[in-house]
Amino acid sequence: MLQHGIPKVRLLFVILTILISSRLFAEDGYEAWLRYRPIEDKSLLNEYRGAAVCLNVQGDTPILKSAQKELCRGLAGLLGHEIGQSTGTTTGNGTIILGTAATLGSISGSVGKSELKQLGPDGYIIRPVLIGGHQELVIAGQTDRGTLYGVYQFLRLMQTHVPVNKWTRKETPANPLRLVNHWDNLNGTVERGYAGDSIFYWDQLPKLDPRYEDYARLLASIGINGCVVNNVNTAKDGLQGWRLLTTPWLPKLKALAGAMRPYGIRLYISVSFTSPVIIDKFKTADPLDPAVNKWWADKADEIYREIPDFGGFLVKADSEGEGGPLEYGRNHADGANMLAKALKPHQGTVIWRAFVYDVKNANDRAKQAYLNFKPLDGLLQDNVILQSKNGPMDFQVREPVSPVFSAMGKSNLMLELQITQEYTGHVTDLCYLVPQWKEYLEFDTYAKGEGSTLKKIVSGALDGRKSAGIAGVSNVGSDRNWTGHPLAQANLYGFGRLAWNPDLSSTAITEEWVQMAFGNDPTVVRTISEMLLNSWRTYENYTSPLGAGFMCREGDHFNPDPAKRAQKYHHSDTKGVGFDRTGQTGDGYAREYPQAVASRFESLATCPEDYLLFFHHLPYTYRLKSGKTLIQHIYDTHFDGVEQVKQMVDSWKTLEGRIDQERYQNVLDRLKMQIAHAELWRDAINTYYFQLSGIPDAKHRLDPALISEAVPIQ
Ligand code: GCV
Repeated sequence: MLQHGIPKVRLLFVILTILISSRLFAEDGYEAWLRYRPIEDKSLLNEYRGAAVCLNVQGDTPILKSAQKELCRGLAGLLGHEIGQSTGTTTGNGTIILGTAATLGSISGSVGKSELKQLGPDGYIIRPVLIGGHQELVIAGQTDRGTLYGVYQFLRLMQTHVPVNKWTRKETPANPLRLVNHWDNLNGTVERGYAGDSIFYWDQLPKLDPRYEDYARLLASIGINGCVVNNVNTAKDGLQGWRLLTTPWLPKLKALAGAMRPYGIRLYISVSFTSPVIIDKFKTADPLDPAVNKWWADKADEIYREIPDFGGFLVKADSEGEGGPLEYGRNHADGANMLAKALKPHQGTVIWRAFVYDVKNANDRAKQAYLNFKPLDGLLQDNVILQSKNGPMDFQVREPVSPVFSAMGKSNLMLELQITQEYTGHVTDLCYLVPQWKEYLEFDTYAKGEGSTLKKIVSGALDGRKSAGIAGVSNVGSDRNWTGHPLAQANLYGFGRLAWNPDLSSTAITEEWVQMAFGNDPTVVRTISEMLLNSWRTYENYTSPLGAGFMCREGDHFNPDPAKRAQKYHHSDTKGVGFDRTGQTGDGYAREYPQAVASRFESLATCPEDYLLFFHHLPYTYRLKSGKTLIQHIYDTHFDGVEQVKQMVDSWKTLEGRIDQERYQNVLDRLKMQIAHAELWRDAINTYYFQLSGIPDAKHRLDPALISEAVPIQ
């Protein structure tokens, strides 16, 4: 048969069809939560089809075109047919009308211009309206960005099977700035990135890769409106970040900005404070030197000529080898304000990081940011934002909220979260961070008395600060599924959703993500949600419970090495463990907080046990509220943590056949590695404490064989 032409062609056709459809529906994680699989529930499908017959777009800006494209793509996938298009004012039942305050004319139904204008630049309305007797739907923002966000929300409603009569929405994001910070280097590597190389193919730019648009879609779908494309470590040899400010690199930046702009995302870059010295061989980068000021002003002009909506600079100064104003005898306000002056004529922003080291206080990293920045409150220009990590240390599995947030009432503040799992298991361990972030955001700082939650400070809601928001260190890389671990996509998703609305509950965000990424089977939604929601506590249990922090190895921050971290961080000795940071007997860090918070942390009676060892040095025999001794609690949590990982594996196995085999196997393989990793941690930490304290486990689980195996990790 095959020697005859027609069957050969037919065979080829069949093979091609199989290949194309398997690619189209490949569950390799590339589509992330924008999968738009057909709705299987027939009655829901009919309901949706009746409500989404035709699309009418008022206006033709690039962002509205993106909104239109996404809506068509989403509806084609979900409803299984191409949606019709109408123009002008011709509408009918089931018409979805997209527009903005400026473009919606007479066909806006009850959605009025003045109402749209009150939404702010990113807010939107989704509202069923009656126009000329027809039942229609308006999705509109004050600006086209708002409309785009409305479209993604509308698709989310369908993806999560919300009935048509519950579609009405009116939302304005809590945080004006919602940024991802890439720690991507120009040599293609990513600092603390575990999902492959940089997604920005620096050597090929300004040629654009189709992946950029898909990345912009993902970010826009969760409300991200700014992207810092390179690592804050800019001066380091080999990483070459400083080069981004040189003229030959500008076309590359311009191209990236152009790829993100149709999705409402502004481009920012990290810059080296000492750029005039590095790039143009200046003798100084002194922020009070007129020639240095001019250099920055000229540089800003050059960038804005090419990228008029450029967001601004992110700066890590006087920290870990990055130069800064302290080198020139100036302070951080002098440094930040000089850059602010250069960006001001273009409405650009300086985001100045609070992550600084100061040798004078080298014995406790936790104290340093406050000591450096508190005296500068009120001295920063209004286009400077001080960006602080959530805690005073460095993205540990648990830390208290940084006291910088309650200390800087006259400054614009931005919260930096870490989406990439530097200290929480990289892409091997499942550690879903939304519950952790939520705890930070809900923390009452008492900055202005009771009710001064962190979320109110960073959004500006507490006292009307202007440009504020949340940044997340990205976990995205060149891996096909973006984040390496398929379930780590939930961290990126949850970050965006919380940055948009910090009032959302962890459970709501989690279930929404599972529905979009894995479908609506209730067993799948329940199982994966539970796994995600319990995973942070599980990770904490087998690594570093009670707020001790920094038990990890220097360098990779992945494996355990408690002994090396004792002196500087957790202060474990033969008698006890923990860092005394109280004012009474310790180094006084706790007094950097407002009095109500300080006294809560300083008193053993009121200090939450999750933070106990962050604030107190206690004997191993100290009794916790459970009645257990500290040492027994340490042993128990480490054993429990391993069992909890094993339970996660069992839970995951119940999903075989209910979800696609590709992601099922990928996650299963990682979970098995996580068991080994958890066991490694359990044995290393328990052995360490047994050897140090000499106190045996009351349940006799410290197998001597494990002890000798665990020791070589150091
Ligand atoms: C970008 C920690 C990390 C570094 C990171 C630094 C920072 O020290 O280990 O990789 O550098 O924080 O946030 O600047």
